[in-house]
Amino acid sequence: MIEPDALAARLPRDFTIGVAMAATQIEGAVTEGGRGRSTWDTFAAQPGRIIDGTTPEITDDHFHRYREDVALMRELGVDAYRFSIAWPRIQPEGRGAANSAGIAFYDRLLDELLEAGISPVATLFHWDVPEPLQRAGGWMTRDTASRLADFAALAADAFGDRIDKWITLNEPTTVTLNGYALGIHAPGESLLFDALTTVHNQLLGHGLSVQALRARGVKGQVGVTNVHSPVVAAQRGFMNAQFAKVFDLVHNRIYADPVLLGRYPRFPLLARKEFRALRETDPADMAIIHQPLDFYGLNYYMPTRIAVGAPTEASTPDGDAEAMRDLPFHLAEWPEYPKTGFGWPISPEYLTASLRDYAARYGGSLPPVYITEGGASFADVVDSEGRVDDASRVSYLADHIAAALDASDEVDLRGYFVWTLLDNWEWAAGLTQRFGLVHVDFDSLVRTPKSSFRWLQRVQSSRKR
Ligand code: IFM
Repeated sequence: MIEPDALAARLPRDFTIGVAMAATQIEGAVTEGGRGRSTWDTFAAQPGRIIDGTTPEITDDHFHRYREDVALMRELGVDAYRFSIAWPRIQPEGRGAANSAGIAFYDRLLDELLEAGISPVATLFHWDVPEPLQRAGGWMTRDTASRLADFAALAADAFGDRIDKWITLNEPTTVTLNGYALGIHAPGESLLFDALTTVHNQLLGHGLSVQALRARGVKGQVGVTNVHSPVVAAQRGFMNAQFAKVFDLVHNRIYADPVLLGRYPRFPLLARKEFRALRETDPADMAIIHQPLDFYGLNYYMPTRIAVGAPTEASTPDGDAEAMRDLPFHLAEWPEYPKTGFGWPISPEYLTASLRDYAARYGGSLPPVYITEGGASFADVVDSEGRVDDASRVSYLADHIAAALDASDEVDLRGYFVWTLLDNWEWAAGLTQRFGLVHVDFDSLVRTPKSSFRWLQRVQSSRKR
């Protein structure tokens, strides 16, 4: 195990250590202050969609307890807090003027953060499409990109003087794959490759939002976040390599290449038909998508191993997806690695490899990088003395932060945000996966810092600044 002071000694003086959370997963109060419904409220209300039947209605009740939560961040000693601004709180109908009660909530949160000396990092789109926009087609519709840019402009006007970093989109990959291709996240569509239309529309939303933020003169830096999963073929052979390549394109390249290089990658002959939605886009859109960025956000959780053949089980890292059965390849196991509570392989070396891969592929086109999420779920319990000993999370975080630093000879790495501060509502997994540095009792909503919280606190207090 890496001791806190040993890790602290490796952190550059201005390296950002932060925590990340997202509105739907923590805020609750879904009908308060004029908040509109989001696609996730609707999805969670459908029987069988969420593993434990829970909804975003209460989660951590952060909307009312944000002061207590910022106090925890202050005690932890983090440099920054990455949160998301709930789109349906600001625009209940997904269009039109800003809802003043929604703005007021984030004003209060920002005041609290600045008072605590914590740098605010805001994500605009962390999956909560306002329900009226979802009914009009959501990300299958080009108009949603313009609607996101309008939301960005409202947020810029309201908070542009206080937010240090803006992230336009969080994990467009997950929205496309889980939400539109496999049907395991909202809005629950199982379109397989036809879902790729949502890639272009999200990227357009990113580009238009960057333009909107800059046109409004925000003081903060502007970037985007995707989740990167390095992809390897399970076995040798042409078809294994081809399917691994297709998955790498679908998961990683079709987002990063347009944003960083201004073009979609070359699509293999084998899957040219499947990628048609991206081959036939208007070249003028690429100029909008390819905006200069101040930083690039990379979320890293695990690598992916691809094998030829339809899956015998329809399981994905985020749940079972029947639509997977129609594919000619499947996600193979990683028996050699320990697993998180979600069953995800724990392999920090692939984080180093991902960063080196970014350096090699994007070279001078890659701006400074932040790991905008990294963390693990485990079945944490409060013991009879009121303690939560999550030694596995301590090792996970220590090893992954160290692994990220290992690549800093090749990548201008500026920070690492732990996912996440509080145990929270993990989308289709409901309240069953605990990722927090702080345990939350979902009945009483009592927060109990785990041993990982104390460990990170020691890392931060041992740093030379
Ligand atoms: O909880 C999510 C988060 O919303 C996006 N990135 C992955 C996390 C863990 O699944």
